[in-house]
Amino acid sequence: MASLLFKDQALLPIYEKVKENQRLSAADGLTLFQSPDLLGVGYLANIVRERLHGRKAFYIYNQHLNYSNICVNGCKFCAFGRKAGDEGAYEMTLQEIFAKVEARLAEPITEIHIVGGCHPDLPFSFYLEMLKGIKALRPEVHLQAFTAVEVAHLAELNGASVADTLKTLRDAGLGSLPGGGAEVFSSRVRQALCPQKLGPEGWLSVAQTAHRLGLNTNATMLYGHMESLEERVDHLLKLRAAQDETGGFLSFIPLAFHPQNTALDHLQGPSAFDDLKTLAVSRLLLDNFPHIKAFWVMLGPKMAQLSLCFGVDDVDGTVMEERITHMAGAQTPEGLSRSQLRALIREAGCVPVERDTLYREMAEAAA
Ligand code: V47
Repeated sequence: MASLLFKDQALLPIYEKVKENQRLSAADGLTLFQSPDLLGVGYLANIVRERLHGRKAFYIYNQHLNYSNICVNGCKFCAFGRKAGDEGAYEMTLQEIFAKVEARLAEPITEIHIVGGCHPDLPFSFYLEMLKGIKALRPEVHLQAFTAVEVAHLAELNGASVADTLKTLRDAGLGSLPGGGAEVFSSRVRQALCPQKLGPEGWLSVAQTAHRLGLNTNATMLYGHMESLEERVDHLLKLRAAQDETGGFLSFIPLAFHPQNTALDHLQGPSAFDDLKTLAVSRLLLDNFPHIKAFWVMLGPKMAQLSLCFGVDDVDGTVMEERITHMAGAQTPEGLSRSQLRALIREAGCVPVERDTLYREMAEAAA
């Protein structure tokens, strides 16, 4: 009997919809977020996960490159960004960036994930040279670079439209956009935490412009600070509506807020319960997103592993040298090896599948 599956009977009507593959409403989203029945919500998310991916769980052999933390935005939740000249501000030269890539040429890296701040002074040519130079060193690598916020900033530097700027970046080697910078679309939250930053309409417009040019992007939501559950649902449904129009989002990554070294260090950040619930509800509401990713750097490898039973089908990758989360106090390792990722996935009863950025499956990777 279905009612025995759920401690919280409010989940039953949602179960009926999930079974029938019907779209969930904003009210359903709120019911899921408010439910204390974490296992029930996870069970529902797992139905969708298995329908889409069976027991496959994806990972990628990637490298992160945070080229500079100098940023004009000054977001209160960020421990990474600095004003030029402040203690801890850094900017890599092109030579330093290329040296980081060269140092790992012997590894089978298929993606380099490049994110920085909105730097006030670096010229547009710097970004083009960065992409071209990395491609010259590693022609086969996929460059997933620049959040929608950075792209809007680059378009201003370039004195051209977002579409023309994306075309120029693509000609220089850009392969896709990472999902950062979306935060929470609520204007209440943005007014309090990041009033200077590119707003929701701008963020969605850059992502959709990329999609229309054939460039895929990811999407994120920063949760566990001051946003309400209604604001989370609204964020997810705005992404779902955008995906209905342009279809270019590959994966959604809920980002667990890390308060340390930020202006919000009096907050706790999300609980384990909230982490799993948010991943599961994302899987359920974002019915048109192929993948839900648990970014182990923020969640910790243990929580990322558990999340594979709560709707997640991707644990990101090997990473190495990520700065945004570590500057905000993350205690997670700098990187995980391919065999650590595969073991973590297998132990959760899933089948590890190495993928490239576009989720094409790689030939069986060495363990
Ligand atoms: O845009 C900033 C967030 C993002 C904090 O696309 C914070 O595959 C937690 O977007 N605590 C950058 N989060 C990281 C990002 C990302 C990561 C992994 C994979 C992908 C992908 C994208 O990190 C920022 C911001 O939303 N962030 N400060 C903090 N204190």
